[in-house]
Amino acid sequence: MNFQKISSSRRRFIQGVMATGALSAISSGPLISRAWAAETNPEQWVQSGCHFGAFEAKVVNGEWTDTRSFKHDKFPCDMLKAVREIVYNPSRVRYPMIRLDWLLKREKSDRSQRGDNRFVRVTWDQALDLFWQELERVQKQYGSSGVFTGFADWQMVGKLHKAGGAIDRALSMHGSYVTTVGDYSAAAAQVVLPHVIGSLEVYEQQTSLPLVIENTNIIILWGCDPIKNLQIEYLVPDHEPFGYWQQIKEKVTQGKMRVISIDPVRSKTQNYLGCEQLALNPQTDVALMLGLAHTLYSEKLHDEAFIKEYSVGFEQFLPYLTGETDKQPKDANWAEAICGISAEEIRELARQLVKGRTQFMGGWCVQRMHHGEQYPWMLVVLATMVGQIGLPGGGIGFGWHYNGGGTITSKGPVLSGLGGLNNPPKAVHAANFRGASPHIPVSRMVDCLLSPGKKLAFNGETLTFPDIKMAIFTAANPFHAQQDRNRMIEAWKKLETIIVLDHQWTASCRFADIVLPVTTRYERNDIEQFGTHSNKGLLAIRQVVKPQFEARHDFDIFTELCKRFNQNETYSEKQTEMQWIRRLYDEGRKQGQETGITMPDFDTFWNGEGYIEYPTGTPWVRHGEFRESPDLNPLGTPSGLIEIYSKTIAGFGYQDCPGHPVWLEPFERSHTGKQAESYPLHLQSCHPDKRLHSQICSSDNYRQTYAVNGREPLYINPTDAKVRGLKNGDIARVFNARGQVLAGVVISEDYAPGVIRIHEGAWYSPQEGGKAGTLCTYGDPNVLSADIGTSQLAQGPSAHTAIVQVERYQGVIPAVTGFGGPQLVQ
Ligand code: PGD
Ligand code: PGD
Ligand code: 6MO
Repeated sequence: MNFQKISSSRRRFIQGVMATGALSAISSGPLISRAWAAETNPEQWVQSGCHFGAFEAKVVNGEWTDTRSFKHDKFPCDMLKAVREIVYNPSRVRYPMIRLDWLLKREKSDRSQRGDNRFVRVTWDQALDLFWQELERVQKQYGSSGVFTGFADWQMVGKLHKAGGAIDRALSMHGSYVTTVGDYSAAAAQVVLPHVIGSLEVYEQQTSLPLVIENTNIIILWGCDPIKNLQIEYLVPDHEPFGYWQQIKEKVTQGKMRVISIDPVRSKTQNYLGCEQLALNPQTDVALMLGLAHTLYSEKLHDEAFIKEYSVGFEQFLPYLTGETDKQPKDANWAEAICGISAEEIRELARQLVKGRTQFMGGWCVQRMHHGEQYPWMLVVLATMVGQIGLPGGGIGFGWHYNGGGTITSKGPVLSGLGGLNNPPKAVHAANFRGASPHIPVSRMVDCLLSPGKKLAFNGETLTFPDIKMAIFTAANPFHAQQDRNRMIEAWKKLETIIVLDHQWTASCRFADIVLPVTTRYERNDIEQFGTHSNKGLLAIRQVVKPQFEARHDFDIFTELCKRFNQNETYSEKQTEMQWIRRLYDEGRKQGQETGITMPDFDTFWNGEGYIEYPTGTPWVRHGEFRESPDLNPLGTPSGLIEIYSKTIAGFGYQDCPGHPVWLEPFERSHTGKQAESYPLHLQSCHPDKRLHSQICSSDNYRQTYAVNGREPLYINPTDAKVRGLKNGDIARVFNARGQVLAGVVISEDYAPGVIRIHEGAWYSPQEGGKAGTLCTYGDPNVLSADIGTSQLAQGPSAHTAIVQVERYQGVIPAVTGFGGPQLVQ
């Protein structure tokens, strides 16, 4: 994922893939057909790839009929069973469509009709003319601050066909526009960690897993579920980490390594490893960490020499830890009352941390909460006190569950992709933000729409919200990603025009005015890395089937848009798809030659196996260079050292994020014994095991493999289910003051009492489309989450600060409304 503009992710799964029909023809016979072009051969296997892995598609007379895994992927992922359906499903966007009332009245349309899903089919020319006319109108009438482009984070893989690259390249020749900073994934960590440890950390490569296997005594999985989350990657996963995790499992089974999962839920990783768990109360991690830190300090177990040489600010933090400043020592007894782990267990864990080599692996969910900045900061402080940062198999990392973290990075070249133009022409409209900010923190979008002109504190800056009139979303589904759906529905009414480019008819399409049908990954040719962090090799990604219906590539859509202001040739550089791919390959090949990596010429690569494996790199230790020589390899912090206390952050004067990590109560929390009457349950909306966010939710057959009574599963502890009279398979109503959803009950001992889960990405399916407060018939958890920034520092999303109540649904059960495309109006 692209953190642009501030500085610019077992047994059972293998069996699962092997077991069922969709991926039946596992690796036998010649895997890659030489004659790959879909139209030349009545029956063939075509190599492709996606966020779920590389695979081969069986194509018979131009139709994709079967899927099998890639021979170089030893741990193929179950979700590959869903990819064929992405091309063929009733929710596919087929034609350019315009919302009925918008077609009649344009910017003066009745915006309260948005979401009623009534659309008119138009031609591409009509749709693009209207897109272009709207851009012109808004730029002229409102300037650059009137146009907003969403976050193309989870565009399909491919160096050329990048939805984000395509839109930026085109629109920047037309004018300037409001963009976003940070992302939904790790916004709080991304802002605080550069102040504390000098880099984003979240998207960085981790210490090589072979070094962990060799050296580590205890792995602390802090809210981290690699076995679930490593199934997908930002580029094409090679799934290599699963081999290493298998070795970790063996060591755990043999008693040669301990893995402790600190998590209110028995995660997939915990179940896979059979490891230990500390089931703390949700949202109380910082209190637990402080209790651990206090024990280390009071029992003189902390590494004083490391703290002194490699960090600054321990002395400012200490009075808070000991309670000198607020008369409250943050000792294990204090922590127990908040986090629910006994003081004795806290003390014992602290002692264990310094007994041998300890590797902290931090996940991101805990920072997607109110005051989410405190968790990564305090985890760095704890690891600093343990003193093993920069040692093989010790210290801290926040990317073990993401993009193949901990694989060994190869020596291969990293290919570029479609980006901005080298010498862009003067834009049609000069930048004019009218005193407002050109960017907003991504999850503050609804605040911005509701309060244009309002000032917002953000990481030491004061932003002024622009007055946005037109929003363009490509490769993004804000009606999944954004919190507090009902508030959002009101905010959307502020927009005069909304354009969405997608291949699935998501709720974001339903709430748009112009919807443009985009090709899927499987209808394009491209090249992509095999392995994101590992960059193990290079993969030819071949067109499996021809573009369906009237879908067009993002690239071609924007070429056509540019034609309307005579910049299409500049945009496309007069290069066809295959010429572009060849060019990107050749650039990589040249890069390889300079570093001694030999790659075949493009034709040999493309017409041959379509796969190159690079020479492997050497095992590496995160923060190793810093530990070796902090003077020569300082961190990117102002002091060059770990900042336990940050003068910079202290200088911002934020009450909700002071100069060192502190325990702060979130705006709402379960397990406090107080508010419990109305909404006693903590709602987790973690990342799904069977989807990538909202992607593949519309693969109807695959969805039925996990849906319960046609609804998104709601996981709940047996005790919580019993008191509510809930049985497996029941349909429950989950609600709070913000909204209400239906979900299908799954009773599971994996969930601690008081903790429930509905996975993010469940398609928003309103009973009455467009009406705020209406029941979601499928189970979108963002109907229930709150839209409140983490703090003034990062203004990240607080999706996991949410409490709810659950009851058996009593009424007539409504049909699920969210799938199946638009209602066509003639
Ligand atoms: P996706 O479902 O991946 O989610 O939010 P995001 O909006 O990125 O949406 C991508 C959309 O792009 C899909 O509709 C897909 O069909 C479309 N698409 C894919 N490829 C292409 C392409 O090549 N071209 C075009 N034009 N379209 C394409 C993700 C965001 O959700 C993230 S990253 C996180 S971490 C957040 N997590 C949570 C959470 O933990 N809990 C809650 N409650 N909410 C969250 N929201 C956030
Ligand atoms: P989650 O699975 O949401 O993943 O990575 P992230 O680390 O955010 O949460 C991880 C763990 O945090 C869960 O086991 C959960 O129980 C635990 N947790 C929740 N609340 C608490 C708490 O209060 N304290 C503690 N200690 N633990 C808690 C997300 C990452 O995953 C991102 S951002 C993206 S974009 C990718 N998305 C997907 C995806 O959609 N689907 C899959 N299969 N894999 C992904 N990988 C990536
Ligand atoms: Mo994310």
